[in-house]
Amino acid sequence: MPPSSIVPQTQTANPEQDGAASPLLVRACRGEQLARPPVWMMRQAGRYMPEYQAIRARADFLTACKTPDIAAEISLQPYHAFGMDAVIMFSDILMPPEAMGLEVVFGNGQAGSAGPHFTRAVRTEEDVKRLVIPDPVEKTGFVMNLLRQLREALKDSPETALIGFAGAPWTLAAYMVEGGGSRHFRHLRSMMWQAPDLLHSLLDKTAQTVILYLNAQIEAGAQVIQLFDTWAGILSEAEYRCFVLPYHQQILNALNRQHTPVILYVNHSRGLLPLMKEAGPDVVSVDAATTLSDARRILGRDMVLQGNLEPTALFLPQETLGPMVQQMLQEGGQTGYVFNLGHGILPETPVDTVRFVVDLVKQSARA
Ligand code: 1CP
Repeated sequence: MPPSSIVPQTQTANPEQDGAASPLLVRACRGEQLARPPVWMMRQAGRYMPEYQAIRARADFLTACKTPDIAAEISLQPYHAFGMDAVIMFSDILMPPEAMGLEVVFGNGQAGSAGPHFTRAVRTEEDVKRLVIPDPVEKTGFVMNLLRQLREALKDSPETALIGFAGAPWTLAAYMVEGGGSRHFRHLRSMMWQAPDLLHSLLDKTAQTVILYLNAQIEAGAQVIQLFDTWAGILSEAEYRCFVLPYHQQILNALNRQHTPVILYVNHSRGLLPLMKEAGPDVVSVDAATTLSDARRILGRDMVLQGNLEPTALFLPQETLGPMVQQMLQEGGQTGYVFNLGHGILPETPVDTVRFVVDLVKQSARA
């Protein structure tokens, strides 16, 4: 294949018309007829890239997130290296909880270091009361500055979408109540069973924070929003309906979505797909445990899908991986589909395989 397939494509039909043509990802999210699906990968900026490691050798994670010049450079790395159709801002879902008043600590990123955690967990009524609903510009202005800087950097690439994001209340509450990452979510489940009203007040405060935060991102130039509810998949349908769905609805109803589609992601979402649809997102992001055909059957032809290559498949040799990608392209189709992983890319992923997959998706364009 010509190396041009990894050069970011900047051509657009009529950039002058109503400002600029909509990015491919935005058009896919709206279900418009396309020659091929757009491609990007969750956690596409990160440790598997030597360029990222080079920056992280001189800046810790929080400094990188809070310094727009550094965060912009990292955000653009996968776009420059692989020609992704979208740039997702480099940040983390734990920024809003920090702005709500918690102290967050990120390890140094080396193997064996503790993952992100809070110096104090949120467990009592007092803890929840102490949290504030922050003004997103005042407390997380670095995120808005980053988005503005990225739009400026992408102004000659109107086909490329800029993605903003937030963690959803359940997943943020999981980190806040547990005090960090968790396998069993013992404290969170215990609060759900023993003090549901307290958990609801935490979820509601978090939802209000997320709404202000995402609307500020849209105003600062985010063209697509992804709402990550990674840990909502640990719940039963009844629990999800009580502790997750109302907050998705609250957020989706309050966002300025006229020009900005919203993608909803839940990990382990298999039995929960209809409830994800019920929240009313523009796109449902599917994990690797459900085939795209099954997801289409469950959600209907009209729902735009994103996903869902298993991240560990990126460690396969190309002759095994290629047919898997082709199968996904066939099931996803050219229209109403966004090519992505089923979850975030893993730190040891070979960069050549990422390039191989992106090229395959781009080559699938109908002549
Ligand atoms: O996608 C991108 O390239 C943008 C950057 C991004 C996003 C969207 C990062 C950078 N984090 C996230 C979201 C995020 N963060 C999620 C939701 C998506 C998912 O499920 O993958 C979650 C659950 C987190 C929490 C988090 N932050 C973890 C997981 C901890 C755990 O075990 O529960 C970790 C390791 C982080 C730190 C982090 N965030 C991002 C990066 C590149 C890193 C690693 C930092 C480093 O080591 O350099």
